[in-house]
Amino acid sequence: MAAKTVKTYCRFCHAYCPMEATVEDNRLISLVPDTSNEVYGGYTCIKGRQLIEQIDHPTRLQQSQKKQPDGSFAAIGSEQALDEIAAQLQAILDQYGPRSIASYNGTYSYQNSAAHDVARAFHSAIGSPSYYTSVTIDQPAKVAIGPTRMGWWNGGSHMWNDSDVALIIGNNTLVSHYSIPGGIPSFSPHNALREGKQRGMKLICIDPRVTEVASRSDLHLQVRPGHDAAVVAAIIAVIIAEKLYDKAFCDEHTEGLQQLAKQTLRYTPEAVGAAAGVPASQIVEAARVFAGATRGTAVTGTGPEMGPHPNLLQHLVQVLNAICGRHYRAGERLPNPGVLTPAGPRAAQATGPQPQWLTEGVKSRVSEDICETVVLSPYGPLKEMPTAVISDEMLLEGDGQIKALICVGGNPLLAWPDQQKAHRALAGLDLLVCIDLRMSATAQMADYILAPKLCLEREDVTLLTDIWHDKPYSQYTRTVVEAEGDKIEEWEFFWAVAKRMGLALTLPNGPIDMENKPAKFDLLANITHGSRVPLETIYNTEGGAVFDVPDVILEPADPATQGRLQLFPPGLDEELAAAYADLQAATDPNYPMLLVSRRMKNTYNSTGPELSLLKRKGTTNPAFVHPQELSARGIADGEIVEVYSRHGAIPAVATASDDIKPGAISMSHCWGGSPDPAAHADDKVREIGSNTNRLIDNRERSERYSGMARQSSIPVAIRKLS
Ligand SMILES: Nc1nc2c(c(=O)[nH]1)N[C@H]1C(S)=C(S)[C@@H](COP(=O)(O)OP(=O)(O)OC[C@H]3O[C@@H](n4cnc5c(=O)[nH]c(N)nc54)[C@H](O)[C@@H]3O)O[C@H]1N2
Ligand SMILES: Nc1nc2c(c(=O)[nH]1)N[C@H]1C(S)=C(S)[C@@H](COP(=O)(O)OP(=O)(O)OC[C@H]3O[C@@H](n4cnc5c(=O)[nH]c(N)nc54)[C@H](O)[C@@H]3O)O[C@H]1N2
Ligand code: SF4
Ligand SMILES: [Mo]
Repeated sequence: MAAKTVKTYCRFCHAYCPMEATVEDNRLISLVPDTSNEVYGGYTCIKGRQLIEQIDHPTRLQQSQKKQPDGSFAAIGSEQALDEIAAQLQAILDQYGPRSIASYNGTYSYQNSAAHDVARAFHSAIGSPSYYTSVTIDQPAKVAIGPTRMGWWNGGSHMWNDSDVALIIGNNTLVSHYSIPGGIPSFSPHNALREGKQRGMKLICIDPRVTEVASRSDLHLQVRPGHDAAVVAAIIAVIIAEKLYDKAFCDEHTEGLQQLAKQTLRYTPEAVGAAAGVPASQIVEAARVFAGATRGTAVTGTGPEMGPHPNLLQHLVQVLNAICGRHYRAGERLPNPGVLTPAGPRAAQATGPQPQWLTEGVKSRVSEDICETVVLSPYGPLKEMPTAVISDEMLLEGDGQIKALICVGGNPLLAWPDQQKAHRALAGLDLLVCIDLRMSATAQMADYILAPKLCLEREDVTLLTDIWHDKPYSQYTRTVVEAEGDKIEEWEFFWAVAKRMGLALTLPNGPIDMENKPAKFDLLANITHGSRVPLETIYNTEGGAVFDVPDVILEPADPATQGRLQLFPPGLDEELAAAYADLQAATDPNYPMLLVSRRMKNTYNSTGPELSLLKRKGTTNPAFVHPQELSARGIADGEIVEVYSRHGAIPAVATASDDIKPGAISMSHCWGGSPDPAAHADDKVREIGSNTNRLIDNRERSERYSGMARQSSIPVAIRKLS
């Protein structure tokens, strides 16, 4: 058959870069950037260029696997595996009740545009609240707790493309391709940054590392990790003292400003600067530059959200945007009202706080302070149980204990905080099923591993990123190559198991055909029913495109329904006091350094290290440390050291790096192997890296409401290993 070139998009990460694939006899012979795409301008990264190799990689599971009594694995047909799994789930359901069946939907569940909705439908059908995702160990303060406590603005915050300032706190989009709107766009981020700077945009970055973003910023506060809430409180205090805030917006749409002003007063730039290791003048300048501009948003990434006081930090960042009035107003046109999200008018008004969401949901069995989180989405509030304490839920005996876990495109043994506990929890399950392309560290513990189709082997639409773009952009991709052998999609698993259990699955817009497996397009059409642009139009458009959606001009607030943004919700005084106390807290001399997280270009969490181009960039997650810290300890660059905390110890390859603040250690997560001594993972640190979650006690200083563990800013020490 003659070779054919088709347009598609990469789903190695969530940037969804458009690509052109050439296929001959169902084999992918080339994959190149789609240079005709007006939004991405031909951008792709090294990971996307590995998709061809990934399809045929020797470590890819070509068939589903079943664990044998002797611990080895044997191939099993997927229909047979689904029969056995459905029967076991039914037995567990009958014996222990719905809550005992949990799913954990990791990063690759997000890349399949139908996976979450069908998984949620399965949970509804069996009545199980035990729906877990990686979001609740990622940034729950931002997507759930923050807006719940303050309320939110229905017109959205200023986006990058029409801003003259951005304040970026612990978010390195040039590597991660991740930001919420307002930060550097995830799509072709280098171009977006260049374009913003040409426009005269001012960039302020707060990060303990001179990151790719920090080095291109106008002002970089190279902070000691862990004091971001205090830094933002000080910025707010300066803005209020110098009357740089938007008084009219505050009067009309917020409450609690007086209390906020009073309670942030003691956060002087001097006091905060001394603790955070930056000059007071930089904090004042950050405040003046941010508030002095006319438009632009403060955004956070994972670094500070995983550090101390994430709920407080996120609240203060929202406050900063609110008091500076960085929201679209009545009469303004929304840059992107959404393509796949439901159509409808939008008003320039606030929805007030929803404090009942913090306490009303299903309670964690582990702590009274923690309960189901409510994640805000364009489709309304979505409930999720907090992954930060899932291991505890699995280990705690009694009614509601999790007995079966379905792990979709996630790698809990490497990703969940407190690796030893995660190991015990996974080992204690009656049934562990993974849908994973390879024998990941978690899959090696599973009873069944289902072999999935990879992204170019399936249809998808850019649902996840629909409102992250600053234009109404979308892309539908057909299947580029048919998967060979016996492979399934993530949603098909839930559908097939439900069918065997005699369940009827329903999506928010209608039932799923349980007789005949639905076509992916039909499922997606159901999921996106009522979208601004019909799915069919996107399906029939070749490649990604900006769609001609009618302008959405924000309507004036309706006095009958508008709420106020609560700047000083209950409990904030205690949180402010705790963050203030931290400013004075002495460093523990036994653990004088702070370990922070980072992303690396050549991997996506635990995905990628086996691929040849990526492997060439490194096979370990080095402990990046300032050279002066290494020489003070007589450690040579490249030497293996031990990094240890109050909770655990791991080996790491010490790597001298001028860009890290002295006193901090920067290491990537999701590396290494099982903590089981029999796995000898520590002996292979140069080949597989090591797992920072072994240094973390997930219940020590865990955050209220979400249970979020401290996964960054961990007090540690390093020593030579000889
Ligand atoms: N200490 C610390 N811990 C952290 C973090 C941190 O910064 N520090 N970060 C946290 C964050 S933000 C996140 S999101 C989580 C990540 O948590 P997880 O999502 O649990 O971890 P990943 O490594 O992304 O898991 C992805 C899995 O999907 C598999 N996979 C790859 N491609 C496909 C595919 O196409 N289909 C399927 N079905 N599977 C595929 C991979 O082999 C891998 O096993 O980790 C969290 N943990
Ligand atoms: N290449 C690649 N891309 C990825 C991923 C990957 O593993 N590899 N992972 C994906 C996932 S799951 C996510 S959630 C996103 C995350 O996207 P980002 O949030 O942009 O993640 P990082 O690149 O780790 O950037 C976090 C930054 O926070 C800084 N930081 C750490 N601690 C602190 C602190 O206490 N204060 C301040 N101010 N900064 C701090 C770190 O130095 C780092 O520069 O990236 C996604 N994209
Ligand atoms: S940034 Fe890289 S990995 Fe992410 S979608 Fe684009 S090419 Fe793929
Ligand atoms: Mo994440």
